[in-house]
Amino acid sequence: MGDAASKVFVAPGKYDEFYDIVSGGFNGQISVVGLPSGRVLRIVPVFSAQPENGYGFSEETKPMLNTSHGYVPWDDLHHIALSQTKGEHDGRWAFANGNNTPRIARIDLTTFETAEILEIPNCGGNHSSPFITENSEYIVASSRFSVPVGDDKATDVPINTYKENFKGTVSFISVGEDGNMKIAFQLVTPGVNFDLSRAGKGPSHGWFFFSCYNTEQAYSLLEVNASQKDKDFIMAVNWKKAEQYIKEGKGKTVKSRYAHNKMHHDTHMAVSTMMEEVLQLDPIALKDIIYFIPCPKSPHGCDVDPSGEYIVGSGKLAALIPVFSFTKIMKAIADKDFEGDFSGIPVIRYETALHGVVEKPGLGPLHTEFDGKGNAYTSMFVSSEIVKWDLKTLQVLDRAPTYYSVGHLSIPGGPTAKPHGKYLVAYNKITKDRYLPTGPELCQSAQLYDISGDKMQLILDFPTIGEPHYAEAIPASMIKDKQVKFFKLEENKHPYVTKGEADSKVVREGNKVHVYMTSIRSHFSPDNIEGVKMGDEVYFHVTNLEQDWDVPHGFAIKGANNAEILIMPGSTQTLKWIPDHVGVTPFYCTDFCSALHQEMQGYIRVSPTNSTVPISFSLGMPSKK
Ligand code: K7E
Ligand code: CUA
Repeated sequence: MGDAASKVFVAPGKYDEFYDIVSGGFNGQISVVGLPSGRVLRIVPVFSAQPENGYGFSEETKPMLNTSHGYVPWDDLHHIALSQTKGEHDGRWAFANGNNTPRIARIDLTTFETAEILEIPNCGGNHSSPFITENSEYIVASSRFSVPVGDDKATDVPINTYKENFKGTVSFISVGEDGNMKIAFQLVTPGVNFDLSRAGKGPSHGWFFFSCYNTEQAYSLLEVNASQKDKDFIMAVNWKKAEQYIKEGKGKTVKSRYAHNKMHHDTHMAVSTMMEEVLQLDPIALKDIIYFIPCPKSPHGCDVDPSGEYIVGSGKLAALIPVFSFTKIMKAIADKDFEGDFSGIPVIRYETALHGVVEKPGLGPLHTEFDGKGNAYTSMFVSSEIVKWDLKTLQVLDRAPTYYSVGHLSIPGGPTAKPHGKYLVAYNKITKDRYLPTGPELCQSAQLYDISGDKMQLILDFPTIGEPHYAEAIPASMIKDKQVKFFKLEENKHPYVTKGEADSKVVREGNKVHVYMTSIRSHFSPDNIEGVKMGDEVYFHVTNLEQDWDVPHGFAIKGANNAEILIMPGSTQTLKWIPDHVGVTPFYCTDFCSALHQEMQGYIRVSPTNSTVPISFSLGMPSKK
């Protein structure tokens, strides 16, 4: 173990080698963890409101969580996709999915802030998402739950008409040069459950592969009824062909309401726009877009190796791991070597598409990652182990136990054409006896393995924040020097910005009171405010005047039933406060910003509704009224 300790020891003052961007599952956040130390560097709120910094609570960030259902401050975040150029990490953005209220988020890797959230319409639950193509042309969002789609008449149908009326959708979201996300087109598929997916790469660039389960099309007691068939499917999608059909005008514009939320960096404000339509393609009518490949049994993971030739299906209930060959799939399509069709979609013969199988790999295969040296690593949920196997010979090379019930695996760069290798992290579902117990809920955990040698070596256990699903790690050197240190005050275009103390003021507009406030070590301006009355809504627009790295100021006021806000240097954030009683209420800075941080405070006086106390504000005694 001494050997293991030295491998994960990052000496005080030294940096980790990788940033690991880890999904938080049902906490709706992302955590940023250093590898190999396992140290948590940051929690990035994505789909969940976060009191720590006011995300989802401040007036500027509330629109980020807007949806066609209104404000939804929580989601279930499963997968991370880092942006790529030519099949390799480029360090620009991380994408993440919201599984419950279907959404995709883009996180800017220079600020580690959520920059954009796009809702996905006509989707029952966005699990197979957000997987990315090799030049970040598209990320996908596909439905876990098929549902009836369309207008009220098309969707108000009996549940037992699943087969006729329920549809899956696969959305291709284009990513602009500036990161802007847009639903380019949506494929409407037969009703099944899509689980995971991966884009093709190299020779298979232009294709996307999805695992499908519940091809039984069950709509009740799925644990039994969706486990009837020996084989479900991998769905191969020719997205270049779909692009061509769109160009030829074969798409159909369909009314669909969904929110598109963007954080604007000049104003430091998010704007939510309600979108009204989406372009759909019917792959049954149009042909040549999608094909099914039989895959045993209830596949979960669907992973493409770094060369782009091999597609690995991990059937949760299968006793082997099938490895499909892209070359053979293309040949089968060219030869029309189909065994039939499923709801109008051609089904390629299993044997024709198969490169081979990994025999007796273990029980409950879920996910596969690659080290770029010709090896694959598959997680075995039921037998709690990682199995390393050779992509060419399909022979099992090594096994390592996990503690316990491993879900996703992550090798830095594992889903790219050039994995960085070196480490593998197992994200486990159950920890039982591994950590000090904490009541009924025990911690979730990750385990770090050194994979640089022939044998995997477990070198570290570390707890995670929330339930981890997928994670993607990137060399620290690719992003650490690109970090934004502060926002330039002169570029701040927030409508309520205050660029200097002299401009700070309090303005009444009807029953709305706008406080143009500044913060700098170690005071607010103004710090005494009078003339506010019961029935007023007070907006504290706080501009942090600091132009220095690592000097946020906080703002909190007693009784605020939202949160505090944490204002980054050079930016403006707004806390809305509705006074609920007459009297004098203190406010203060929540971030220990200087030796005189405890002095960074102020008072606001609230008078009765009928009071004649005029608005006044001041900094420094006596009051300047
Ligand atoms: Cu956790 Cu990727 Cu949602 Cu498998 S899925 S574990
Ligand atoms: Cu500002 Cu503490």
